Amino acid sequence: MFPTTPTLVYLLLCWLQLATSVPFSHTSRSLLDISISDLGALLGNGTITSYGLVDLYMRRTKEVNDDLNAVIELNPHALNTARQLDEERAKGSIRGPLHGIPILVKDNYATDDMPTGAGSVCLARSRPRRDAHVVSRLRKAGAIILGKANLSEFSGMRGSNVTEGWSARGGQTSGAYVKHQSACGSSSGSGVAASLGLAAGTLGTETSGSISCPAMFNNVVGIKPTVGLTSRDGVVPLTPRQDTTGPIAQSVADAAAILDIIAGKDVNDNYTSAQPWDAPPSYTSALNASALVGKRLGVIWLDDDILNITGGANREQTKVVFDKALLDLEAAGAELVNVTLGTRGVSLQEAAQWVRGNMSEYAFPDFKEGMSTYIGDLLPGPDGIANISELYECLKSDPLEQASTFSLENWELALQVNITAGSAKAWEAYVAASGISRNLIVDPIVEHKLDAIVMPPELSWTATASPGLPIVTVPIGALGDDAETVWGDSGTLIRSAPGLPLGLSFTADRWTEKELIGYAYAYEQVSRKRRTLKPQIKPSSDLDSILKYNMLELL
Ligand SMILES: *[C@@H]1O[C@H](CO)[C@@H](O)[C@H](O)[C@H]1NC(C)=O
Ligand SMILES: *[C@@H]1O[C@H](CO)[C@@H](O)[C@H](O)[C@H]1NC(C)=O
Ligand SMILES: *[C@@H]1O[C@H](CO)[C@@H](O)[C@H](O)[C@H]1NC(C)=O
Ligand SMILES: *[C@@H]1O[C@H](CO)[C@@H](O)[C@H](O)[C@H]1NC(C)=O
Ligand SMILES: *[C@@H]1O[C@H](CO)[C@@H](O)[C@H](O)[C@H]1NC(C)=O
Ligand SMILES: *[C@@H]1O[C@H](CO)[C@@H](O)[C@H](O)[C@H]1NC(C)=O
Ligand SMILES: *[C@@H]1O[C@H](CO)[C@@H](O)[C@H](O)[C@H]1NC(C)=O
Ligand SMILES: *[C@@H]1O[C@H](CO)[C@@H](O)[C@H](O)[C@H]1NC(C)=O
Ligand SMILES: *[C@@H]1O[C@H](CO)[C@@H](O)[C@H](O)[C@H]1NC(C)=O
Ligand SMILES: CC(=O)N[C@H]1CO[C@H](CO)[C@@H](O)[C@@H]1O
Repeated sequence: MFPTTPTLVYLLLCWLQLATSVPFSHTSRSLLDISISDLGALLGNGTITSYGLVDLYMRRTKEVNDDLNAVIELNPHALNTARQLDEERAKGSIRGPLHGIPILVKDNYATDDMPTGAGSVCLARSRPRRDAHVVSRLRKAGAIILGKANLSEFSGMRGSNVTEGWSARGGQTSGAYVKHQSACGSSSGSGVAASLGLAAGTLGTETSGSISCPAMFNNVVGIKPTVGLTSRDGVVPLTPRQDTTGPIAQSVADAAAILDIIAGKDVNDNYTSAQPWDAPPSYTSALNASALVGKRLGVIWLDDDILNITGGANREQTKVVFDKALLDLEAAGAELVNVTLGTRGVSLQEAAQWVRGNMSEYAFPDFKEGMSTYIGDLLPGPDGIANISELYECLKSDPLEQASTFSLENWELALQVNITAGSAKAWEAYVAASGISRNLIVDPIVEHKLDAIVMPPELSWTATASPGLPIVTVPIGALGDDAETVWGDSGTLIRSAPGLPLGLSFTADRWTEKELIGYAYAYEQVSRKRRTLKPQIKPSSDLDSILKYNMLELL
């Protein structure tokens, strides 16, 4: 329809304003750091359209994906959906803060309009019956599912020599800050895509580190929700005792805006019935720059790299950056207390070994049963996967799955287990692992009357995994020039090097996301580290291209 005269005058004025001055006086012009709420404002006053935004994110993805393999697949329906949401907006109907906002989801989230493979070409041959619950929540809230992000195949549940961020469906993901950089895993593509503005935000999943680690390696914010805060229905499972779905985004505010939509109960995931409320609190309402004032934070730093993320390298160089983050926490008003993990008299090495040992007792039967149930729920089809044995046979024999290069021993272990997920043995192992890990975090909180604990992300994900505790991870800067370059076991990806991003994790007991988000936000406002790191690979198409496009199209 041709615009009416007053609209034309208004548009002309806008165009003049755009052409002659700074169009967004207080808003970033770049998708590398614009917030979801500022995108909402630009959509709201017609400076951009969702259609233009989807098209732009797709162009950006195509510019960098050959190098980084962050995205497995772009949604062929996304432009149409954007047009519909633009029309809704034009009629004055706005569903909420995510109306018309493009979001990328990890390939283990079922989508009814795109294949879902958890990175596997075999699994992707079957279609899910419906969207994962949290994906349908996003769509209802007006978000556009832009596509599928790459990941470690089956979220790492494949074999010990499979490199992190590799999947048969998406290839090898890498990070953008250091050449040959690991993007960590398993939500590798979500981390890279969030960092480079290939979508306004992303969803990852975490079983043990899979949101927190890629958040750190890619200089972005990750929220690992308490297990049970967000539904896992329709998500390719690993173990329901630990799996959780959550956002990875450029800022705490963006991640909180996504969490607001996806958190809540779901009749198809009964872990969500453990939530201590009828409806979760508003997480965006926790974004208060004074949230750290007067709060007591426990600080955990280990001088040895017990988890050997970097083979013991660059501890001193990491500590310099970590200590600077502690100063910023104090500047934001926090009181810091040095604490140790609550190991109750055993060595941390031993505690970590017990957790790992017990975890493997229940994780394999959980995976076998969870995967069988997931497959049983898929739509039947001529090329579809009928059961877990058939999927395993396909993984072994399909050349695209590269079984001769990347082992399948986790699958083999899972298929050989003789105990059921519901057996007393699995339960005892879970009680042991979650008891030991919970003490690590909750003992010092109780003993020192803390509001939360901060620590390097690699420590947080192990300690919180089995008891299902939440983590919020934020960027704190990068390793300095004096750091050593350390390659991972495969010899193909760098795990530590000058310029590699580092992070800080906030954690506490279950259901404390609101508080943790407040603390992380207050820290972020003081430190503002994300913008100080420059990716070596980044797209060049940016918002200015869709401003012109919109104006030319309309005038
Ligand atoms: C549209 O919103 C943005 C962000 O709030 C603002 O910077 C810009 O000036 C607005 N443009 C118009 C034409 O109102
Ligand atoms: C929770 O749901 C699962 C699968 O839907 C079911 O097997 C299990 O019995 C349920 N547990 C409870 C306590 O309802
Ligand atoms: C922000 O936090 C401060 C300090 O805790 C508190 O006094 C203030 O009321 C909070 N502001 C809002 C809007 O909640
Ligand atoms: C970590 O790796 C380094 C180098 O390979 C090794 O010397 C050290 O013993 C390892 N530490 C632990 C706790 O495994
Ligand atoms: C906490 O430990 C660090 C060493 O890691 C030390 O430099 C600092 O002084 C300690 N702070 C307090 C308050 O004891
Ligand atoms: C499980 O944890 C217990 C301690 O609660 C420990 O004695 C046992 O060795 C652990 N099991 C494995 C397989 O590591
Ligand atoms: C799995 O499906 C295949 C193909 O339909 C069938 O031949 C096989 O018997 C099934 N195996 C099990 C364990 O159900
Ligand atoms: C991984 O393990 C498999 C099976 O043991 C082996 O064939 C393959 O060569 C290994 N790949 C790499 C990259 O080490
Ligand atoms: C399960 O039982 C079979 C047959 O008794 C045995 O061969 C296999 O090693 C057992 N698997 C495990 C993981 O114990
Ligand atoms: C959207 C996209 O670029 N997908 C690519 C992901 O990686 C695989 C393997 O490298 C390519 O085949 C896809 O085209």
